[in-house]
Amino acid sequence: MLTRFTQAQLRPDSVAILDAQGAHTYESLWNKSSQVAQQLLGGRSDLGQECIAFMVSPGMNYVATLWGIWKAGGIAVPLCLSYPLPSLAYVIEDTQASALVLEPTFLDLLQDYALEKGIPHHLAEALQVGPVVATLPDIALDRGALILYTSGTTSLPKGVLSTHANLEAQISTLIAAWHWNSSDHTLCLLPLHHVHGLVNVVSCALSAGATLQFLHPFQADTVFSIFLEGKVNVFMAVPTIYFKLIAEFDSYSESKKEALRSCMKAFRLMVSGSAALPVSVMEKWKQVSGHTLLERYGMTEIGMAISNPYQGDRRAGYIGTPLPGVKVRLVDEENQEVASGLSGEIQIQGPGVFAKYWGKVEATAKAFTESGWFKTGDIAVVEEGYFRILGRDSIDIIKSGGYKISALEIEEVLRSHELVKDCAVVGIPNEEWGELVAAVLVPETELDLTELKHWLKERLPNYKSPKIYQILSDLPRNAMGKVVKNELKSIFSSTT
Ligand code: MLC
Ligand code: AMP
Repeated sequence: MLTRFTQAQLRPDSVAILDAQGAHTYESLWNKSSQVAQQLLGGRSDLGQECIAFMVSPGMNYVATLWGIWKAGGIAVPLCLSYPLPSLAYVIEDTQASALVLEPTFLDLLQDYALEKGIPHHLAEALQVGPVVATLPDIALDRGALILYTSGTTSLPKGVLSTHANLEAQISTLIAAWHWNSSDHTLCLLPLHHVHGLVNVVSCALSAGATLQFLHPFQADTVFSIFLEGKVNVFMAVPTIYFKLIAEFDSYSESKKEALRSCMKAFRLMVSGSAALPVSVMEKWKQVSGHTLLERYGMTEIGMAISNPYQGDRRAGYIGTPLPGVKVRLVDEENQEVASGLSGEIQIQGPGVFAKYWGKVEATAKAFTESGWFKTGDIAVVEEGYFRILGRDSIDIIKSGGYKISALEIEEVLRSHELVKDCAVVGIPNEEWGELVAAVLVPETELDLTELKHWLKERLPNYKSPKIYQILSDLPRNAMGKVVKNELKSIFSSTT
C-alpha cells in the first residue's frame, strides 16, 4: 500500500478533512475513495495508468476523487477550476484522458464537449455510493501517479508526469524536514492543480495523519476568522497571499489585531514559496504574526528542493540549503559546476524528480543534462552556505501570484485576434503579485481594449490575461529581428 494511505488506516476516527460540508474522518475518506475507485474500474481489475481528468472544488470530494483514481491504478489529472473551455480541452486531449470526473457546477462547461468527444464523464458525488466489493489493484511505485501542467519556454503548457515513487519522496522529505505530525491542523487555500497546494499542503497533511481544512475561494478576512478559532497551527501560502493578508490585518482594530497576534504566535510553522518572498513582506509578516516565514524553493518537476531550516537561521532573501535526499548544483552555460561564490543555473537530482513531460520526448530530453541533472532555468548563488535566487534564464517565463505563466502562450492567443498585427508580453515587477503580465500590442487598426479583454476571457484563464497594456506602432527589435523585451519592460516601468 502507498505510504500516503497509511495514516488513513491507522486513525479511522480522526478528522482528516474539514470543508464547507463539515468534518470527515479518515475512515470516511478511505471508504469514499474506494467507492470512487470501484466505480471508475467498472468491473475491470486495474485502470492500468489511464489518465482520469477531474474538475472538483477543494474539499472531501476532491481528495476522495484523487485517492480513488490512485487506488484504481489511474493517473490523476487535476484540472484548473478557472480555466475556460479551450484550456481545459487542451489538457484533456493532451493527456488523452479516458474519463472525466466533474462536480455538478462544472457540468455546463464540460458536458457538451465530453459528449461530442465521447469521453465518459461522472459526477464526483455519484461515484461515492454503495458497498465496495471490488478488489483494488496493488500499485507499484514506479507507475505514473499525477500529471500537473506547467507553462514553460514553449507556447503550450507541458504535462509533468510524476510517479508514485516521486510523490512518496517529495512528501516524506517535507514531513521529516518540517516536522509534520498527526497533531497538526492546516488550512489549505491554494489551488489544487499545482504542487504547492496538492503536495506540500494536502498530501503532506494527510500522509502525516493531520487535519486538513479547506477554504475556497481565498478570502483574507475568512482566513483570519478561521485563525481566530484557534485550531490551525501550520500555514503555507505564496507571497501574494501574505501581502493580501497583511493589507487585511492593517484594516483591523487594535483589539482584533492583538487577538490575532496571540493566536498566530501559537502556530508551529508558517511557510512561503512558489515565488520570491520580498524582504519587506517577510518583515511585515513578522510584525503581524510574530513568525519568521520559512521560505523554500521548488518546482512542479522536482517538488521541493531547497529550504530554510525548520530550526535555525531563516534568512530573508534566501531560499536556504538543499533538502535531505536532494542533490543540487550550480552550473555555467556549458553545464560545468561554477566555482564557489559564482552564480549559475540550479540543477537537481533526486528521487522526487519527475519521470517525463507527457507525450514530449524531445522536451524531456532537453530538460536534463547528459548526466541526468534536471535543468531548472533558475539562476542562483550560494552565500555563506545559503542559496539566493538571482533570476531566470528566460525572460518569457512570468511568475504572478505564484502562478507560472508563459509569455509565448499569451502572445500566441493575442496574435490570433484579427485586429492584433503583432504583440509582445513581458512580466513587470510588482510588490503584490511578484510580476504583472503586461502586453504591448501593435494593432491592425484601432483596437477596443475592453472588447479584447472580453474576447480573451473565453480563451485564457483570468490569471494569465494581461493586466496592463501599451499600444505601439511597432515593436523594438535587435539586428537579428528579435523583439527586445527588456526595452519593453522599461516602457511599463515608467507607467506603473
Ligand atoms: C488572480 N488574479 C491574478 C492572479 N490570481 N492575476 C495575476 N496573477 C495571479 N496569480 C487576478 C484575477 O484574474 C482577477 O483579475 C483579480 O486578480 C482578482 O482575482 P481574485 O480571484 O479575486 O484573486 P485572488 O482570489 O485574491 O487570487 C490571488 C491568489 C491566487 C494569490 C490567491 O492567484 C492564487 O491562489 N495563487 C497561488 C498560485 C499557486 O498555487 N502557485 C503554485 C504553483 S507550484 P480581474 O481582471 O478579473 O479583476 C510552484 C512550485 C512551488 O510554484 O515552488 O511551489
Ligand atoms: P512552477 O513551474 O509553477 O512549479 O514554478 C516553479 C518556479 O517557481 C521555480 O522554477 C522558481 O522560478 C519559482 N520559485 C519557487 N519558489 C521560489 C522561491 N522561494 N523564490 C523564488 N522563486 C521561486
